[in-house]
Amino acid sequence: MALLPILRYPDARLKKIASPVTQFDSALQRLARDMAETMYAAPGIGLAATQVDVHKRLIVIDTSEDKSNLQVFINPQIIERDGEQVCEEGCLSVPGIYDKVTRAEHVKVRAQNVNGEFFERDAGGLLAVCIQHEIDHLDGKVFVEYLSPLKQTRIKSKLAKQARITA
Ligand code: K1U
Ligand code: ZN
Repeated sequence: MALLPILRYPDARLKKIASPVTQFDSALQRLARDMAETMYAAPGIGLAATQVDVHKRLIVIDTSEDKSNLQVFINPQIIERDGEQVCEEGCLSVPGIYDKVTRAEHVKVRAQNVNGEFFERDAGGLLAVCIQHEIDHLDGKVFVEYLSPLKQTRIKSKLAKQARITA
């Protein structure tokens, strides 16, 4: 297993649109395992392949308290959504920044598992938020893009300052 480096906003590679997964092979299983290990180590509750510079439609999520419920979604698609919730979001690609985003309260997702089998899952609350946040990554979108242009500029300069300090 390996820990993968996570791209930092505003890296242009976070804007790439991920391609559908077509090969359900051992390399895909290894990628899913490495992404899970990277997410748990960060620590985080989700990770999209885009964030580790792999532009395939694969996300991992575990919103449990005790890291006991790893969920892998390949080629995820939201097929139903309803309601509205406002949640404070963070992002491993935007360290130290948290802000409120409005998203659907419930979603139904259709996806494939690592063997290519299709499944559907209903999600609400934090899991629904996390699924929407991670699918946004696959579509080249980072949560700060929901914030005002002024906030986005402030976040970019804060992260640039952090990068200069740690360089
Ligand atoms: O996509 C990511 O960068 C992961 C992100 C997922 C997420 C969090 C909150 C709302 C929406 C999506 C994170 O995991 S940020 C870190 C975080 O939320 C967390 C870290 C440790 C314990 C609990 C939560
Ligand atoms: Zn994120």
